[in-house]
Amino acid sequence: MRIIDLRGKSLSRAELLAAMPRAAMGTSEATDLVRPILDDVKERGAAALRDFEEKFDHVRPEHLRVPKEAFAESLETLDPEVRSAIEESVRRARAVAANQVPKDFYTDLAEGARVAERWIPIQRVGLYVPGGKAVYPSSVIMNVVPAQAAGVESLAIATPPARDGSGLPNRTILATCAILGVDEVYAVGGAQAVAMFAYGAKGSEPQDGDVLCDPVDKITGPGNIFVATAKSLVSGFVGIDAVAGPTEIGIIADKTANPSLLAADLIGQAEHDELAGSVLFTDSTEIAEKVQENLNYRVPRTEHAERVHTSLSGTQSAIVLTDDLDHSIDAANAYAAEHLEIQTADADAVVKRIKNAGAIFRGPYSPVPLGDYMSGSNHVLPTGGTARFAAGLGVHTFMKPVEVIEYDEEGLKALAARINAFAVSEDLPAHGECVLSRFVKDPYDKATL
Ligand code: HSO
Ligand code: ZN
Repeated sequence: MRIIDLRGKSLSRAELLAAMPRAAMGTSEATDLVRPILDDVKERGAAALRDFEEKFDHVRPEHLRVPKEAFAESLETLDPEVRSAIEESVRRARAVAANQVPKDFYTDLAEGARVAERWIPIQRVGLYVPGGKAVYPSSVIMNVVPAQAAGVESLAIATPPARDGSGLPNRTILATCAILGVDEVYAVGGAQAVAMFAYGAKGSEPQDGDVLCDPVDKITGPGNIFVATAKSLVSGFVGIDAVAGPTEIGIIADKTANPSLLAADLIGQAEHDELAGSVLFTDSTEIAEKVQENLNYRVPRTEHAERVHTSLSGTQSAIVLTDDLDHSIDAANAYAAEHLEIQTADADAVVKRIKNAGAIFRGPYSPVPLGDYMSGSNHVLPTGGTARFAAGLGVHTFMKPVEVIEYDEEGLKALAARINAFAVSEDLPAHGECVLSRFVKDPYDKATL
């Protein structure tokens, strides 16, 4: 891994941000390819979806909506150990999500003057689940569980058909849907799936019915560049979660950390993608050297050695050398990691000082893969430094707060003159007249005011 040596340098905020290791991202050419796909699905519905599935996923699914029997079959053939893992993951995620549901509240400002806040679930959500080399049933759990806890009425999943010619999606994904109680699943991938969710799709074959898929209000879930581009293009028309970039891990370690575990954890996220970022922040040159030694031992021995090697030697990965722990914390806050591990003597003190991270993993027994699969926390987290302003997926993602204004006669009367004055000052006198009309016969007759 390359070294970024920040020792003895006092950098401005802009310089510190620029010094952080990160890969450049580009999405521009994809837009030209994706736009016609969106238009065609909008126009021709299921007929276009079948054509695109044939073109991009090399299979023309007879049933674009996965038939009910396929869920039960997938569950029956699921490896019992994997089933137990999925079930435990669901149990823990549900326990956390139940606690996450925001509470309604109100504020009384005066007699007869109340503003209430109601959290209302989004009605219909579409969840995209990638296929190809990254099939993650764990991500199905991370999206579905908070949506269900939020009280989303209607939830659909789209995921490409597997490459086995069956026209059905990956069986572990279908089994996970069965465990979660989701049965509206479409064997549709890519930008066409995003279009189907955004615009809905009319049927083209008798088995589709008149309407294959109803439009959704919000689309969540990760995907490749075409899915990400399609999501950005339809956003505004429907809601989307963040457009996710490659995964990343930051670790703050002092001299007390275990270099072998640090190396394991840096490799862990590097395994996802050649573009994944692994960044170690440390003030100990000894730790930095030992981590490099451990990487030299571990990387060639791990299953996806080549991918890990590419990721760790890329510009998006580095060991950042700092003056002291405070300096490591400042640098990690500038980096704003999707996942941030704290491996220091007093981890709690460091946790308190983190301002930017998608999720914080405290101490040697809270490694990132615990959160990826089973801690109960969510693994859909802000990437690419967006943790400076964005949060990970949670129950809140699937709800919206709506204020309810509850004033009575007395409450409004006390403000009438001042609202009128404000309205007149903005040259919107009819606004003021709405209020005055409730208390005077003729708001245009200045004499009666
Ligand atoms: N670390 C990934 C999520 C994941 N890991 C799924 C394994 N499966 C992004 O947070
Ligand atoms: Zn992971």
